[in-house]
Amino acid sequence: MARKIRFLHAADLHLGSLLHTADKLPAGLQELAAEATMTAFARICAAAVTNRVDFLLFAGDLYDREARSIRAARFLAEKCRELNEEGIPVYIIAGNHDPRREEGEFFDLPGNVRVFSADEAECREVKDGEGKLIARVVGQSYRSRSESRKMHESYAVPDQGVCNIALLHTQLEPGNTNYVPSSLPELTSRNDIHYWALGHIHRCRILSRGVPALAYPGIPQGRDFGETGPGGCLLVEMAPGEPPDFFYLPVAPVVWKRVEFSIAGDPSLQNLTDLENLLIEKAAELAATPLKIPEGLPVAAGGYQPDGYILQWIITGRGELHNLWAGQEEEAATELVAALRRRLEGREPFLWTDAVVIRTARPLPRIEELLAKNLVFRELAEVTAHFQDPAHREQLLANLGRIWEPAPDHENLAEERFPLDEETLAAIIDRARELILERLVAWGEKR
Ligand SMILES: [Mn+2]
Repeated sequence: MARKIRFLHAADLHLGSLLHTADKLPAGLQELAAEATMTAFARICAAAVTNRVDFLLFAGDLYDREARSIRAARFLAEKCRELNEEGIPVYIIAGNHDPRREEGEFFDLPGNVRVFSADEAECREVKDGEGKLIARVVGQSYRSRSESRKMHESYAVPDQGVCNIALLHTQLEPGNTNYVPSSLPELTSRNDIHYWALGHIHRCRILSRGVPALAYPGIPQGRDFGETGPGGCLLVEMAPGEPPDFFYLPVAPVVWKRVEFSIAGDPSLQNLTDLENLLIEKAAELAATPLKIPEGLPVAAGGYQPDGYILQWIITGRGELHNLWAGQEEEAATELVAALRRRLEGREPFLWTDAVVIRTARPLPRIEELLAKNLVFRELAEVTAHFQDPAHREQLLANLGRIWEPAPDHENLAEERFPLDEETLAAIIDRARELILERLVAWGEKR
């Protein structure tokens, strides 16, 4: 019986790419932000050593070619040399952001690093210190920014005596010809592969905990509010033919966080001073709360708490406060941003307010009464549920016009259109409902 192996599965480092904040960060945070992706990478390498892993996997987009950072390339080579001294092999496939370059790489990589070919699938044997076979890693790199080849179909292993691990950078959509068309049933039906180490989707998702297991580790360091959450990689322990044990290793120095705050139902909230004070309290609470780990996974040894948070505050709800700033929401938001930055300066972990978004509405004192009595109001209140119906949803999307891009491909955003994700759509419906309710009430009051 083969022994249990232990490895780290990471993906989508995007080494060298920058954090996309609304304004320039203060001087004290600029270096930390510029180094964030590299710090995350260094922490993964350090945790590989402290956890005595057998090997390290990077399932694509380790670099970000657009960033073209020579410094990041040198950093990678240096860290891999350190792992080489520890006897830890590193297996890398290239994804759509770092396809294999014909020009070659900036630096030599040490002998423990195996970058898979873009021409054909390769199967590499992993051996322990005594030269005993302990696992196999199979994989293939992207040749260009998009890949329509179903690479996994040519993945082959000689037997199932040791753990067979497959690296694949894919969107996991059968019809997606940009990022390797594939599907969950297609991959899980392979009984010769024990673990699918996926990359490309930036959120941690364990899609199968059985045999074969299948997982995305998510992005170790998010770069904008589309990449919220802790940021890290997976520590996996497994024996061939047995379901693996998963652990989450948080590494991101910077965590992006959206905080929603409702002004409804709080009579003590009289003006901007009151609101500011409540937001400061909420920020302190947030800083004292441990990171929420995805998928309810246990935390791996050697994990890191973030150095700080970049915050977006969303102020919602119906309340008197809305009447105070109605028509001046943008100015109120700007003032709140300035105040929160000033008052939260120097905290540890750092708490930097990137933006305040105000989505409040005026209070409707008679709303409960109206909802109870009036059929039109009741239907309006339920309008969100109405748009769950696919036919109504389709009509709504058509009515939204052409500036919105439903089901956006976040890798290739159309510059002249806005990406319309579920959250944005829900906010648009919400706002529309609020406006209709307000007008109806105003009209009723006039009569
Ligand atoms: Mn990708």
